[in-house]
Amino acid sequence: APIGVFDSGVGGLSVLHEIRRLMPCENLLYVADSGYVPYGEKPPEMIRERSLRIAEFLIGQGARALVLACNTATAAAVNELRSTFDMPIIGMEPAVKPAAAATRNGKVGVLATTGTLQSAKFAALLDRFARDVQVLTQPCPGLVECVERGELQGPEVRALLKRYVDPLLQAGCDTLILGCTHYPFLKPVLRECLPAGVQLVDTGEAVARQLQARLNESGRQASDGTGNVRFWSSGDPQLMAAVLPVLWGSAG
Ligand code: DGN
Repeated sequence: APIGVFDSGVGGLSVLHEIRRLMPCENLLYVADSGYVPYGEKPPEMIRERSLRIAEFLIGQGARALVLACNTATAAAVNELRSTFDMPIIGMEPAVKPAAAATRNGKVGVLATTGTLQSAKFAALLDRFARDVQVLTQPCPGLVECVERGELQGPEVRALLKRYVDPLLQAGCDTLILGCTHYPFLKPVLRECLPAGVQLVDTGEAVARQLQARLNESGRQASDGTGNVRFWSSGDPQLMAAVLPVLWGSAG
């Protein structure tokens, strides 16, 4: 049986890459909720409703585990999904703990959506892991939309990244957390905007490892996988078809 993965759009493909790398034989199902992207500024109730519907769809397609490859959806909906469905359900969260361990000067910046940064889950995460470091947060409207269009470089992307990152750098952050699954696709341009020595931390690889561990401990390891991947989008299928080769095909 496959693993179901979803995001508000195509950003979760950055997580799908990590899952594929770690577990190449698993069959994977991916839903991009691109008809409703971005989730970043939407009410949590709506995100919960979308997440429940997509989870039901993926389970209907045979999924034996779910990955919410979206920080915003995890903050809004992971508790409800876990109390509704009896299977391993893995969510994303900004990598505050690894960043707190990695910073040398105690100043960490978090790039994420407004929804993630305003969530109770994020507040709890800071409370738990960031007591000894200073954390500055930066919502980044517009970046998700660029990635959704398959626009990973160019003047607009660079200008947006600079606008969001410069205040964090001016405040002295030496470690930046990519707290949205769309952002790893922008890493090449982002690195060009950063002085040497500033570290980037994201969560995709840790989530893939956590998924593997949960499958092992629940006795749900793959037995029948052939490494096949199927994609669905609630948005414009032509746009998905145009963007998939950029975000998945080339590196996948
Ligand atoms: N990719 C999502 C995340 O990780 O938060 C949300 C992007 C969005 O829809 N704004």
